[in-house]
Amino acid sequence: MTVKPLISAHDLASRAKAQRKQNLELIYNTGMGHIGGDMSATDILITLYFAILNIDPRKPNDPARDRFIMSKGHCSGALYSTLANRGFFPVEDLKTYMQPLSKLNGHPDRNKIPGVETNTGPLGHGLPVAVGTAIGAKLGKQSWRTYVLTGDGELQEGSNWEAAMLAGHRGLDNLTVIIDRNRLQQGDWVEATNNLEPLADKWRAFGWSVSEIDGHDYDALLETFHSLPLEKGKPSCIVAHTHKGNGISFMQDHPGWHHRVPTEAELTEALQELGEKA
Ligand SMILES: Cc1ncc(C[n+]2csc(CCOP(=O)(O)OP(=O)(O)O)c2C)c(N)n1
Ligand SMILES: [Mg+2]
Repeated sequence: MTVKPLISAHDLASRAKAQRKQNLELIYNTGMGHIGGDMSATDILITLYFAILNIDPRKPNDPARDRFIMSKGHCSGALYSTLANRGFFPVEDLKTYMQPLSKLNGHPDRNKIPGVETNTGPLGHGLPVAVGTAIGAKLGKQSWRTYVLTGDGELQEGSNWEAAMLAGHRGLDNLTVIIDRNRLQQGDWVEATNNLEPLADKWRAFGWSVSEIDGHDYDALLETFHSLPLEKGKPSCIVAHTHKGNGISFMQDHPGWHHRVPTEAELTEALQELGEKA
């Protein structure tokens, strides 16, 4: 597949800065959301949607499109901002986030939002669905790829490992899992609740090829996505080392900011840190 980046690494970074601000205001205005995980996933989402995925917002159901599944569905604020900015629905609609009768529910719904491939929110279901779509593409001899973004705490769900085992067994080199490795779960460190390490070796043992990168480094993200599959005949796992609350000093790496909502003063401080201009 030929990938044609729409914008450079520098442009991706300034787009991400603007989107982080938009995402913060979204959560402040609605009084709900998962800001920490939104901020850790933003650079990965921006890179995929603006430089990597073979998608057309005007044809969200094009059979030839790449499939992206946001398995960490609680971070809907980051997904909706990305989809709106990429043109899947009007940016204006973001104002309805989690309001009564809005299509923009706390957890993404594929029947309501163009560009959402499957419903997520209950953790541990994105990868099993992604394995299914990747098998479907292989059976149909289709060249489109499947990408799935999981949380690291989410990997404590056993369903992921059953899916990982099947993907390895089937040699799904059209499938990529990106792990948002921010080391935090809901309210505590992942390692304190149920240790995942040695994480990369676990995936290798299940038959995957693994790359570990800085999930906030656009050059690393672009280079790794462009080199997929990491190994022919194997599914690819990208362990993206990230920071929950990335970009905002008082939120970063702080368990309390899993789903805290900023006060007006905190919002002002966060927006200032992100810079007046995009
Ligand atoms: C099956 C299931 N159990 C519990 C939850 C509640 N929950 C929402 S987010 C979360 C923590 C997820 O941590 P992680 O996957 O690391 O996400 P991130 O750090 O990226 O926000 C939990 C336990 C859920 N959504 N689904
Ligand atoms: Mg996490």
